[in-house]
Amino acid sequence: MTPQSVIAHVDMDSFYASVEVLKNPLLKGKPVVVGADPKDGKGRGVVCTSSYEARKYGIHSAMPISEAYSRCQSAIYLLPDYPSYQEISQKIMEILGGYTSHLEQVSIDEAFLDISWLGSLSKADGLCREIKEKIQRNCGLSCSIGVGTSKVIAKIASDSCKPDGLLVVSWDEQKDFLSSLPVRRIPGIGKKTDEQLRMRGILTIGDLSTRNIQDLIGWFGRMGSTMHMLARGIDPPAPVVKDTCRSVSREVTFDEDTADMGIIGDTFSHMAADLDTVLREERMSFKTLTIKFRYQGFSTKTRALSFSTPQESLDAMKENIRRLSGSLADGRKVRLVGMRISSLGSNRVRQARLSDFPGLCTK
Ligand code: TTP
Ligand code: MG
Repeated sequence: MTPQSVIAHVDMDSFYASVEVLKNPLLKGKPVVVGADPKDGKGRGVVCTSSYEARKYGIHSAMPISEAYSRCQSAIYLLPDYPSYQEISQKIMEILGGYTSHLEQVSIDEAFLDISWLGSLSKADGLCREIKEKIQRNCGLSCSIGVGTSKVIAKIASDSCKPDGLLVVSWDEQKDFLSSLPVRRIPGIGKKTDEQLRMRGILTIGDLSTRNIQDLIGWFGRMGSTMHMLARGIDPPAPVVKDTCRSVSREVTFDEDTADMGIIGDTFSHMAADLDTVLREERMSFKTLTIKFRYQGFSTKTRALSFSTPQESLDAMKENIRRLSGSLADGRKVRLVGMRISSLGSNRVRQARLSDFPGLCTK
């Protein structure tokens, strides 16, 4: 990596909830929660996201919807409207694509832009203001942008200036910027790794960056050296296996646990149709299809099928889906079913990709 690299990370603010406010401006300023139906506190499933007003009640993504409801009964609860989110996401990515030929979309609402053509980080502020204004003007939504000399710094910077922020971390400032932040701010370091680091007295990114790399490799294997690099603001080299952590998934939690294969089959058909819309609109293909069953009592099993050539639709997979789900149906009642497509490929020619963080997903 050279000091001349200028990378921006753009992430939309409370994306699904903001789109809902756009659809219904009366929701502006109110706590809005997008996710499963709360059913007066008896609902199952989780929160997809919430508006910043709802976050004041401690509501966040992946929280059980029943808990969200107990925290704020007066919030507006909405089911996700994926086609609208996809449509706006595409508009946003088209705007971003106008600023670089090196655009890497990493999820529905975030992307890295290599804007090294600027020649200097000091010029990023003006350009990113323009990007924010353009997205606001054309899509009616706010976003946060972080800029740095690497993807990891840009990503941490955009997280740090939410909502509606812009933070450019210069080459000279990056060490200070990173050092006091908790290790969990590094993309890919989750609760478990955080606990393991904590046990060893590593609490901040600064602690991690100054730790002996051999210790880290001893404890975490290859992941140890990746963490060490990220903690110093350096993106690891291009991954050996690309795309494996990119995936799109859908899950449905049943109102009542069921072993009825008719109901389960219909649910998979809906999920497949929904994912087909994503594939079509995002012009993506996949190579792996995974089916998930969570049984009563929360034990979970998955079955996956990989294809040697990229697949563009799930429409022709009905028999495969039936077979995979049949192999998981063991008579037990099922609480939740899910479907995931992964090893995604983009059919968009102009989306040259920056390398992914190996083994680390942003979302
Ligand atoms: P995020 O960018 O993580 O969250 P956000 O845009 O809602 O809020 P923030 O301002 O903090 O960026 O995710 C983008 C969308 O992805 C989010 O609006 C809903 C969806 N999502 C889920 O469905 N489940 C999840 O667990 C997460 C994290 C996101
Ligand atoms: Mg976001």
